Amino acid sequence: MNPISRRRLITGGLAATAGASGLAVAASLARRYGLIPPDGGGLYGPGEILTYAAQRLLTRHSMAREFQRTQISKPPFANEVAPLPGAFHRLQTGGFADWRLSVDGMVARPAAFSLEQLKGFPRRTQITHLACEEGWSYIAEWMGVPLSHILNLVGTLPQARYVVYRSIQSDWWESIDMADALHPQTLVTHGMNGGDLPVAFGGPLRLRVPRQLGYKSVKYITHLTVTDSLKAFGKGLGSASPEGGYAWYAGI
Ligand SMILES: Nc1nc2c(c(=O)[nH]1)N[C@H]1C(S)=C(S)[C@@H](COP(=O)(O)O)O[C@H]1N2
Ligand SMILES: [Mo]
Repeated sequence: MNPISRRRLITGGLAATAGASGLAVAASLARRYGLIPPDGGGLYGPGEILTYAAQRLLTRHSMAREFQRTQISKPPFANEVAPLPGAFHRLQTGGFADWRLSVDGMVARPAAFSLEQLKGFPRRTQITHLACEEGWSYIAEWMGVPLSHILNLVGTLPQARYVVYRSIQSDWWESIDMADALHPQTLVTHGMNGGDLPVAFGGPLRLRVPRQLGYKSVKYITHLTVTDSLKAFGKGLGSASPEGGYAWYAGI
């Protein structure tokens, strides 16, 4: 069977069973194809499973919309963040020369990259929309290194399924699956609207995941971990969001 008709069969099956005999049956079908999100248990689990499974089957390779320069929001809107820790201010005083992005877990060559190194890697810019779940949104031009480039450098092992990313704000950590991690629009971002990424917008380093809601674009990232399971991270739901009542998968 070619991949398209296989996809049609699976999504058709998912939708039909969701209508006919409830979400639980769709969930068992999704489980058979390995499409269970880490927060797929509990009361809202079946809904999360249906969303994630259907999106992965239909939009795995789709692109977030990109805009024209004239559509960039002036001024852009920065959500407020909690006070930054002392460690952040010390790094900022040193012009972020000692900022590191460490990469570990299921990789052949764990590494720690400085901003200077990251800025020397191939760059991509994109003008995309950042939407907060609470209704705010803006369009900006983001510049950074595709996460896929960094993952290729460190050599992810074949069993890798997720990338966990952490901020210097320890409450903020998220993860994405390999489809989003390797997606060309997922950028380790160090620039915005033609300059360095401002602190209010997550500078010096932010993961931009334009195919998902704003909360997946974590500011001040310091640490990436490649893993085949999210069970050992936090409460095992994949990220901080489901611990606070938001979906792990926030595709838009
Ligand atoms: N470290 C960190 N990352 C964060 C946040 C935060 O408070 N701290 N807020 C998140 C939320 S809820 C949203 S909607 C976006 C807001 O991005 P903006 O300030 O560029 O609008 O950043 C996300 N990343
Ligand atoms: Mo948000």
